[in-house]
Amino acid sequence: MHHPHSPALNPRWPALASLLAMVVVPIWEKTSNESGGSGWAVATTRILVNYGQGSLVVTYSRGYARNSVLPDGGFEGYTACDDFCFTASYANWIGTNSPGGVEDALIFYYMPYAHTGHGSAWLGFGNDDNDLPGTLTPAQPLSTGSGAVYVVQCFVSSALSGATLEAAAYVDIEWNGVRVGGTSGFMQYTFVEASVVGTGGDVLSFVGGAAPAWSFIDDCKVYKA
Ligand SMILES: [Ca+2]
Repeated sequence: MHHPHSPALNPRWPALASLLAMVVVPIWEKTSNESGGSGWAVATTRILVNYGQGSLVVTYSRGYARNSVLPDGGFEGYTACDDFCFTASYANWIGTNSPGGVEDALIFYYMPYAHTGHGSAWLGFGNDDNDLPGTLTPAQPLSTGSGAVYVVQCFVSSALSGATLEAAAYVDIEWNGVRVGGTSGFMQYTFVEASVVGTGGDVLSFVGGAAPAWSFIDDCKVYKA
């Protein structure tokens, strides 16, 4: 790996010299990853799944991670409680009901439902009174480039009510309202992906749930291919 700078010799950061000496590739600011370039970037807290704690954030934020254009795809930004709570929407995601539906798409703070962390999203009415699907959509269109190829990735779980009742479960991945991939049937958290082409400001949606065939999604990302 190329080392364009030696951080231990950087006079601006004398106090961090010992910390930075622990990292393999500490500094390589790459500025073209948002709208072009390779899609790879130096990891920062905004693209970390685990935010770490205290001074460890700096250590963990060094090195490389692929740069998802989907903000908070792990639903960790929903922090209205510290044990169990849910909402139809918050700053980063919006849940939409089917016409006539109730609570068809929810975001949960509840560690047992999550693939990682404490947040995940639920598709399908929790009270089992209707089998209407819900839709989860990022609060803002994605910062995508027109003509660029992206891959949508997510983990889906359709296991809560057991194999028999979950047989009817499904999650569709939609890109500007068109189904581009998805999965169906009973499953523990399973990796799902779909390839899409950006048009600029694209709208991603996850649609599914047919109570009691509920589905959860977590750790969703959208990478430039
Ligand atoms: Ca999560």
